[in-house]
Amino acid sequence: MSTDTALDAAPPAEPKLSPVEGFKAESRWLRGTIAEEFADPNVDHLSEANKQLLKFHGSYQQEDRDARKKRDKPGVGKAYMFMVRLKLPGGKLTADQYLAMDDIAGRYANGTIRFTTRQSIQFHGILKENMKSLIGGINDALVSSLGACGDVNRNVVSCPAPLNDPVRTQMQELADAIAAHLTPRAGSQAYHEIWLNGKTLASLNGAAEKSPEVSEPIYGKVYLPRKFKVALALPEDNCTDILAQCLGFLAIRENGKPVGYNLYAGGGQGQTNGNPETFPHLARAVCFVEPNEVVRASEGIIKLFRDHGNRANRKRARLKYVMHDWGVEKFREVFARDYFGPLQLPKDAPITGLDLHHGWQPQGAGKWFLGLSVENGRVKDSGTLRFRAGLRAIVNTIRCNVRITTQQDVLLCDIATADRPKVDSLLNEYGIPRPEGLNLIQKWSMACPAIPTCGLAITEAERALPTVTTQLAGALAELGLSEEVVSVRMTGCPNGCARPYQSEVGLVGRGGTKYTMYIGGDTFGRRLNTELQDSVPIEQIVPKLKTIFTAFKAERTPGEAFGDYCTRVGIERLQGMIGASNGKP
Ligand code: SRM
Ligand code: SF4
Repeated sequence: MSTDTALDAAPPAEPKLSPVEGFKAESRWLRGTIAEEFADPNVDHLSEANKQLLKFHGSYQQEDRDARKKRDKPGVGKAYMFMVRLKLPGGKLTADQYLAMDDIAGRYANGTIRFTTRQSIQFHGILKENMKSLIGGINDALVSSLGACGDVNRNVVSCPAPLNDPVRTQMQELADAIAAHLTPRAGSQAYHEIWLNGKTLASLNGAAEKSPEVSEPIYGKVYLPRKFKVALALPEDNCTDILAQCLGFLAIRENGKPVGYNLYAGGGQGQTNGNPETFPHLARAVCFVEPNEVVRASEGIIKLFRDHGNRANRKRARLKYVMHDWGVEKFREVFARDYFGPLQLPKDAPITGLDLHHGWQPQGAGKWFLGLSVENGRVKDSGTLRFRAGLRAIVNTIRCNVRITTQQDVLLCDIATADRPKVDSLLNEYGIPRPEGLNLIQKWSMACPAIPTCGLAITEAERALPTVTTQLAGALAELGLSEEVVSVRMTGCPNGCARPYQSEVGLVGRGGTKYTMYIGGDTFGRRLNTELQDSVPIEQIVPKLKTIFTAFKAERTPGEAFGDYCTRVGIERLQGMIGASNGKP
């Protein structure tokens, strides 16, 4: 190209903004016409703009996909319904709040409670006419759903173990502080107007409520380019999977006291089939911050994302792509120059463990907590396993506080020694298994909801994984490997809601009853796994894994974990064992 032509050429056109940017800009701080559409009995589903804006209020419009199968006749409409997700920093609920949520699940939702991978609660199957009562009910219990979804900071997760430990205590306080600081301000007024008839309650994580604002000082008019996720963890207990988060704070302890945090940025899981520009990415260590700098650093990183995230292509609109495309050096430079000030380098603090927090454990000051494994986070009553009724009975009788974990499990907290036998007998009465009685595969597994509620699911997950884990546990028992900890995570599409790209075995829905198999992550969440084989029929998953476990048993070095073995021998060798080449069947 000649110089003249280059000078004459028009400047490159600004990429066209995604339509969601327009919805946000015109929404009058997230109001849209949500109130009008919910009030209109002739509207059975929302306009596209309101559907997007509703997410900021903590809700998704969904469809009953089981009902879809029975609805082939012409003239029969979709069975629309709603999901509501709570914003629950650190996964904490008082006994009264838990009982209120249980009541709401029975009264206004489908009778189940779903513990999520971000230590929150989702209600499913809510009819349009019940939405105001449900959201009013959770706010009456001083809980909120504002900002649980949408292009804002989502639920801030932190280690839920209620130990009498200054580090974990500070992490929980910081989770609350970050959540409060990053709560939408003008958006909270819209939330009140729409769902609470303008009533102001003290529930919305503090700050926004104390000084209601007419604008968004942190987010601005168009909020963030996409969702944003924050976690706090400890090097010896990475139970919140910090490297999968947009922003992570890893506690640094000296003489038992918290002295600060290594700040990680740019993690995320979601990818899209056939789009190589999208991929899971582990967060990178950026700097070290003092405890009193954590909230300011969170604001700085979120503003960096606000200003530099991709607002044209929502598939590439996450902070992980800013980190990937810039590299950590440029990321540090821009963060320091424009958003934070001079940086201290991260301390040497490798991740060395991950605790599920199961079983009876002393929490200090003469109290106990009990961690229970909840299969795929679904709390329901089914046959002799009456999990929902049992949890309600225990919380009601003992008045114990509740914490939800990011592994979709629950901790019953602050239990006096004298109350332990009562809890044990209620577990028996309601058929709730103690973690010691469960196999390790189930305890270390997770699945996302997928069908029938998730509109993006292309396969089953929550309803399919139990069969796979039962078969796999059987296969491992035959090989004498029942005592091996192996994390298995399944999702109904590549979006990664159960963080399947960090587990030792990842099963990602491909369509019908087929899954892409991934292998070689680690139980502490430090490594991404690798695609083993695409489009594997579900019934072939366990036989293929059994072949690899057989080789693992014969060839492992002393104490070597399954994921480490898979990484050491390499993906081609593993593919050779199961007759797959280049990941194809
Ligand atoms: Fe997720 C979208 C469920 C944690 C990545 N996620 C969805 C939606 C809302 C589907 C939709 O957009 O229509 C799912 C609702 C299903 C249903 O019927 O309830 C859904 N995600 C979940 C939950 C309930 C899974 C679970 O088993 O617990 C988790 C709720 C967390 C919470 O309480 O806030 C959940 N989602 C995650 C995680 C894990 C995490 O945050 O630690 C991820 C991967 C981390 C990440 O963000 O990269 C995750 N969800 C996604 C994505 C992919 C985003 C991307 O960058 O491409 C989508 C799709 C989207 O946003 O367009 C998605
Ligand atoms: Fe839905 Fe996919 Fe997330 Fe599963 S991973 S809940 S199928 S979006």
